[in-house]
Amino acid sequence: DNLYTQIIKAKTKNQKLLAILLDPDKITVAQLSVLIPKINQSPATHLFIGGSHVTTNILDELITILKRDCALPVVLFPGNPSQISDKADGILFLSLISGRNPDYLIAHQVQAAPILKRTHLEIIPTGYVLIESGTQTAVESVSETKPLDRSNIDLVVATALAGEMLGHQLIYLEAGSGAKQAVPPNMITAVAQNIKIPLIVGGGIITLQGIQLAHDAGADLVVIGTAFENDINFFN
Ligand code: 1GP
Repeated sequence: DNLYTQIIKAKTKNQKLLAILLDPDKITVAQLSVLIPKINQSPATHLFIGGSHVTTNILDELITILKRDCALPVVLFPGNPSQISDKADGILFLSLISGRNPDYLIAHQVQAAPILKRTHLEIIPTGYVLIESGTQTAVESVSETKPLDRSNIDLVVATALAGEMLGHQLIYLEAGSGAKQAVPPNMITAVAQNIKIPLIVGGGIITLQGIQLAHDAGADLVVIGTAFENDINFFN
């Protein structure tokens, strides 16, 4: 099965998924020997690789080692078209549909498409929806877009629906890495009840209860970045 089929099958069986997000700017190849055993002991089902800034050139090397020493699928979660590596299994081909910046809606995708065409990566079109989270996050400043209001559930649902109708295969509700406030559970539920495609939720989730809460609210896959970055024993 390809990545997307596995996600759909998990959703059908109501098996919840969990991704650890590794930001290549924040980890070194040397740290992997410590991180990998922790990842292997964790309940994670996927590894996401990417970040808003990523300036390092170690993507290929990092992923090669992760693929060698971890059984988990490696999915690119790129902040821009430079973050593509053929060593990964797939890529969330993101369009920032909460924003009104054409660069992040379509221009980066046009730039990336011919590069992706030459890779074997499984491409998963993903409607990326940024939700206001208390403070300005990197996604907001880098993309120069405004997040959707936390209280405007109708607008978030309409945005997710439009993403689905445009053909996206996943919707990602993002509070932003290191967000003060995670995506509210009632918003997750409202979106999950309105779309048929799988729902990813991430940003500002820093406890195991937070993961459970997001899953229970209707997230099919929860993403943990900062919490694991700050404490490799997070999942113990
Ligand atoms: C960010 O959703 C991810 O894109 C994860 O966020 O770093 O806050 O866990 P955190």
